[in-house]
Amino acid sequence: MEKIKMILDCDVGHDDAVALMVAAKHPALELLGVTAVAGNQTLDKTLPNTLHVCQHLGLRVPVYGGMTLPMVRDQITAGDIHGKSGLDGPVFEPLTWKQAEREHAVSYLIRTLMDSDGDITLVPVAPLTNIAMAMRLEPRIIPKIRRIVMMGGAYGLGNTTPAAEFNVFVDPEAAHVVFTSWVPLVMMGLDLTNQTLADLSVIQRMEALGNPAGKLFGDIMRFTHKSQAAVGLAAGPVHDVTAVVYLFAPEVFTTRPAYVQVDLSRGPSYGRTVCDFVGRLGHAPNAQVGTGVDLARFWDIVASTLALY
Ligand SMILES: [Ca+2]
Repeated sequence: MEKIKMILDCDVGHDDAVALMVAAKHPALELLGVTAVAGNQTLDKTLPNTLHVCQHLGLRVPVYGGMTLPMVRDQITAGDIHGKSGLDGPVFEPLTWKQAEREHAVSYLIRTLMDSDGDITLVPVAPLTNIAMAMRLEPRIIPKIRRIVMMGGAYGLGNTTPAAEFNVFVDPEAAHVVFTSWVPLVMMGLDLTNQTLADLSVIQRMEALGNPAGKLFGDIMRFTHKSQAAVGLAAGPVHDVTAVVYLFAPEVFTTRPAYVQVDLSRGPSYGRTVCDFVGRLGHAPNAQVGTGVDLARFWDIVASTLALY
């Protein structure tokens, strides 16, 4: 079977780290590169966090640093959930052999997509600044993108404001660029991802694998197990992992087509992903929106992938 070519765009980040572990190891995927962006923390933290995970697990995939600030709005981060470093919990050895590539993430995205046969899927699990900047800088990449499977948004409640989910709220203008690009898009929003709670039974299952990936999963998710209590969740969800698993196991999820519009007005709904499931606005759907997940199969996939380390 031909592997699914993908680029992971992330702001590592606890759930990002698990998404990276699955993306780098699942046999159905070919992880071409990893692009980092500011989000959960500033880029001077999310980029080293990405490199640490790669070095710790021996991942040779190239890593590129990207945008340090949102396109328009002022910067916000999520230190309350992810800690000062953006990946509090695990203790990593100092970075030695794993370094970021010199090329900027946006240049890398443009170069790689333009050189491709239109067979690369983008998997942004972070604010969409890198992807939107690449689309604005070189619009010819847009028809080259096979599709985008992203984590972000919500059709119900947000987690940063009552209306908005974090990744979209950090850079709503970038999300607008992506949703109006008409690239085939799958949106894994909070409505679905909040179901993927890594409770203690899940954590113990991964730790019982007895390998570095299982141990790292435990060190990571034991931290968010505590920090997520602040937002009223019983454990830490692995939001970003759903976008990666969807690529090769879409049958684990249910989705519905919708026309998704990002609210760019600076009121209480700034950054809300307004999802029109029934065509009230008269637009064709621009996204498949995740609504459900078979958790038993989902965790089986995560466990069997981490077991490969
Ligand atoms: Ca993320």
